[in-house]
Amino acid sequence: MTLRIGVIGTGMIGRDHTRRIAQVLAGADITALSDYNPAAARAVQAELAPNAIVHDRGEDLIASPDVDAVLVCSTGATHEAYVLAAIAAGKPCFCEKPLATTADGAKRIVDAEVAAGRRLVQVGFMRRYDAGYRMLKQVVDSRIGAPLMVHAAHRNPTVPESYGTPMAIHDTLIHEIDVFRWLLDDDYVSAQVVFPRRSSHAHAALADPQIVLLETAKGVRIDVEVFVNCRYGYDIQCQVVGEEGLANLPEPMAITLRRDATLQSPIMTDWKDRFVDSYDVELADFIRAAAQGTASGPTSWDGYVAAITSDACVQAQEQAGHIIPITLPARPALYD
Ligand code: NAD
Ligand code: ISE
Repeated sequence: MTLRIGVIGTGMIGRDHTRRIAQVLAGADITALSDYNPAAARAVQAELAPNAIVHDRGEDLIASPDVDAVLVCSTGATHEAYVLAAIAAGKPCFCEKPLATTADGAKRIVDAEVAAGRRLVQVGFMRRYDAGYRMLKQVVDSRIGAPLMVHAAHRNPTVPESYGTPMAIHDTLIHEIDVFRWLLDDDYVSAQVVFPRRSSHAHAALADPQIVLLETAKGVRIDVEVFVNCRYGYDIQCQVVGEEGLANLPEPMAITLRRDATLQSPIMTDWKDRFVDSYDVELADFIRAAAQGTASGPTSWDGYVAAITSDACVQAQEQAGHIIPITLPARPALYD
């Protein structure tokens, strides 16, 4: 069976996911597209999915009999309504991060999925599918003893003017929030944010860089530098210190060049290239599960916990230096 997928939101990542389903992955076709800006959907249709129908409204795409499963790739604030509509239609749904922009919104999705009685939602936390993070997890689980500390950095070369201080949390840090829960098999109990000297390259509405300090239930201390005007490249760093040893996330594969008395190695500049294989693997997983009428991978519960943690981190930004407690409700059995 070929899974018929509809994509809502055909901006940067919606276009890229359409390309991988249409040209890279097996088992699925793009049969429908929709974007708030119809010209964006039609451009992607012309370039990548000539047989897809363009719907004016995402809700119509979800209801269409030509769509078995839905990809939600529109701006974050629009995710909740589309994911709820997909659950109501009983259609598997891949939702880009964040699952919802508030913890209350993510909770409504968890409640709807629990009421449906089966998993229908996969959240786009692609780092769990990254070969480097998977190798790191194997080593953390088996070679370094109990993890004690994590030192990490999330650096983007630059961000648009519309990117403000809270986005450093719910747009950027949210990847670390999710992947460290998975990596350490742990949950967070508190968050704190401190601000170093501000980069002169940061826009007026953005405090950049920031250092986020997270504490887990097992007592692991995590520091993440979020620096989104670092200029030099797109750079993701992670080091886990355990009681028997220390493990680093591998650098992406790259040629090292010895020339003119220097040793050089390129650094990527675009998140699309850095995680290109992870996006392929996460969507292959989505296609496989959706063809069975369900979902696997990162759950709505993971999206909800990430939203609760993000809210605490934004509060920690607003009360710089203060430690904000993080309390999680009980996890429904659907996510055991
Ligand atoms: P973008 O601005 O390039 O594209 C967003 C698209 O959504 C635009 O074409 C816009 O017209 C459309 N849109 C806005 N409101 C809509 C609505 N109500 N209905 C339908 N379409 C609507 O943004 P992007 O970079 O592609 O990001 C989209 C989502 O993907 C965001 O949630 C973002 O956080 C996420 N994202 C994830 C990753 C990742 O690494 N997993 C990377 C980038 C973006
Ligand atoms: C973007 O939305 C992403 O998800 C990227 O992975 C991240 O590095 C970037 O900071 C976000 O803006």
